[in-house]
Amino acid sequence: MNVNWYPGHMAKAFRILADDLKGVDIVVQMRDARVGYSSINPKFEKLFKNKINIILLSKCDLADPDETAKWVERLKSEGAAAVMPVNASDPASVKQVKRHILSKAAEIRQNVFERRGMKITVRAVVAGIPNSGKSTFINNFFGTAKAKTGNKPGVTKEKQWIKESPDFEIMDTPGLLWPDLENKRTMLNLTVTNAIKNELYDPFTLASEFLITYKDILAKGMLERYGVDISDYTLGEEIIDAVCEKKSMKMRGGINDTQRCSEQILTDFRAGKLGRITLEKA
Ligand SMILES: Nc1nc2c(ncn2[C@@H]2O[C@H](COP(=O)(O)OP(=O)(O)OP(=O)(O)O)[C@@H](O)[C@H]2O)c(=O)[nH]1
Ligand SMILES: [Mg+2]
Repeated sequence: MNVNWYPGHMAKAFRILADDLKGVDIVVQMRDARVGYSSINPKFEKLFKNKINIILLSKCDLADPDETAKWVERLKSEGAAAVMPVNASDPASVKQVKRHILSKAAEIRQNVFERRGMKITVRAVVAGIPNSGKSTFINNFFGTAKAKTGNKPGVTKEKQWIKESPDFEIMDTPGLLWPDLENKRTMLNLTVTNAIKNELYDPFTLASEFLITYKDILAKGMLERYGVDISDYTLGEEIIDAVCEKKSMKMRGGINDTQRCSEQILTDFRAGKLGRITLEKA
């Protein structure tokens, strides 16, 4: 798969982020709870080394809750200051995280005040891969739609600072991938979860690869949603044909409408209609 997943604005956004970090205390790393490994941006580790790192596992409403709990434990044991699952679309879920972030910010302010007698503005950055829910999180954090959101990668093109109070500011950033993204499985994971532009792929090829790679994890949802037992198939293309037959998804002349069916399966997965599914386990 030879596609351009690293658009020009990302390289620029990385440079801007690196520059802005000087005045930043807290980094909120937004990862996708369904793909805990693939949504780690390897460039972040060095970049955020000296910051207070809070890791949020977003879209937790779409992921298997037991698996998310394991991710939280694992990431905590690896040394993040805090790890929390979040449904960024749910104000109540964001409120819990907000409380935590603001209490960290208050701690930082207090420390600086005690050491230097200065009242500072604490700054936080929300960073992560495209479409992970950064802007949605920020909007629910403030209770207003200040940041533009959308169900496709690359909606936020430029950084945006938003002030909570004179004490605290938070910055929304464009979703960032990394230029040397070559692992085939990572590409698949990021495409089915919509972090990489889908226009770059043929839905039939993508859905076939997805179904066969994650056959075991998807079997229950596929049976419930489409009435097809996929456990004995060895080719994703055959699964799509079976769903077409079962659901009478046909084109003129009675030919299976595999394109429409593929798009439907991907849309259903993304909307949680195949169940709460974690693709990568901790
Ligand atoms: N189910 C679910 N949907 C979410 C969650 N967070 C965000 N979304 C949806 O995911 C899509 C992307 O959200 P954005 O907030 O625009 O994502 P972003 O990280 O800012 O994306 P870029 O600006 O492109 O990097 C939107 O359709 C949101 O409604 C979540 O926790 N659960
Ligand atoms: Mg955004």
